[in-house]
Amino acid sequence: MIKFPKDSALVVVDMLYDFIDGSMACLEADKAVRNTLSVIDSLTSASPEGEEYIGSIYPILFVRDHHPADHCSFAAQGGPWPPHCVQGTRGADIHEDLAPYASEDLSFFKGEDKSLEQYSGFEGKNAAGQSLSEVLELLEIHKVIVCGIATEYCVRNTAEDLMKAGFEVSVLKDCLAYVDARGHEEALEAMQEEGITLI
Ligand code: VGL
Ligand code: ZN
Repeated sequence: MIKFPKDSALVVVDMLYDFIDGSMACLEADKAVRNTLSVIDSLTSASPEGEEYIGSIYPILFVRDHHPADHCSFAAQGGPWPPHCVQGTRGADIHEDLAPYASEDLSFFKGEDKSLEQYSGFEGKNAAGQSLSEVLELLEIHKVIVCGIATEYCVRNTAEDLMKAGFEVSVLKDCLAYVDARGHEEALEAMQEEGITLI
């Protein structure tokens, strides 16, 4: 079981159907979802003696790619990707096993501006317009544990931005899925060299 210090939060990046079984299905996505659930279960049961908690005692923040249908990252607009995570479609939904842990306050949307590629969840915004980084500060979080999809893109960019902002960042290496195995390995190495811990 992974033990988190008390000023920690878990950030789950883009565990959305299009990256799991949809238009951009990533390698090891099912495993990443299963392992993320086990980590969440271990957090949920890590409550102090005698006390009952509903849900995790650590905040769990969800990052969500959330594109308009004509987003610049799609091939039809000259971008590198097939259409994915289009607002209002199943592909943009959080995996059903994880969705019960996602609250509105702690769900951060990115990629909504059609002319902007936004791999990082750092500036993602919740329904109240607060950014992920703002909410982490409000919650007095200093240590962020990151998992999700895809290692080379949104996970890496989110982890790096958090580190640059002064958070202590760890990445759960068994809770990642990726576009390309080699790209995944290279991203892990690069993150480690930058001071991100792999656990
Ligand atoms: C992502 C490519 C395009 C990701 C999002 O979540 O890593 N990758 N949009
Ligand atoms: Zn995207």
